[in-house]
Amino acid sequence: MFIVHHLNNSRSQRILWLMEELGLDYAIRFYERNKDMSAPEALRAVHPLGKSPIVEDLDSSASRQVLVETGAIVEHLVGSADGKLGLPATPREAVLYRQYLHYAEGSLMPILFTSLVASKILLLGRFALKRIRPMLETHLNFVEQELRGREWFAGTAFTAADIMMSFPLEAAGARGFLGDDNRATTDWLARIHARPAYHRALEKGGPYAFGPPRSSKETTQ
Ligand SMILES: N[C@@H](CCC(=O)N[C@@H](CS)C(=O)NCC(=O)O)C(=O)O
Repeated sequence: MFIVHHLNNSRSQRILWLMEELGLDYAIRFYERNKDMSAPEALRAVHPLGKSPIVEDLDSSASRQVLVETGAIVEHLVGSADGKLGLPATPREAVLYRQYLHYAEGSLMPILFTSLVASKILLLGRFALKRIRPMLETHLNFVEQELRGREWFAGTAFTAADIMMSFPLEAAGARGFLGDDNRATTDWLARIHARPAYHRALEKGGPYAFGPPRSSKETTQ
């Protein structure tokens, strides 16, 4: 049994989605962002970093264990589900799986976050964006080329690496960084958005600004 400490409109949506894909037993504790988008103080009571996602594993061998950092949480959950959606069997696909598991938070999110922060700073921010936007474009072009060659990030099968890549690419789409030149990326987004487990996670997680448009029935539940 797991507890997911879930912040609205955040990376923790990926964890809810993975829980649904893996069919793990979990409960959600909900947290609302402050007006400045920071996490509420209550999350610090769960873990000193006070960021989301935080997962509590109530069945861990070390009795109750508190986990942070999305990639590490994803690996832990995949392990708890006997490797489902985890490391592919072929060596080439295994390399890609590991690469994207780390790339999402290690390279793509930092440049997206930096661009978001710079866009909010007058003058100096505009100067910084001249350097940052081409870097971001390099990443999004790289991702696009990768997805032109195969259906999923690690190869022919959907894996947890696709779940890791969802948040940065959904955020890039929501901020208008994906256009006609990113067709393979937007097609991949449509494929992940078509998965039933993705929708179950959306229904359970509440408002999520980066997903596909939702019907009024879904958003009022
Ligand atoms: N690399 C960390 C980042 C965690 C993180 O920054 N989470 C954001 C949510 S998207 C957060 O809690 N933001 C609120 C804050 O920084 O106060 C992870 O993937 O778990």
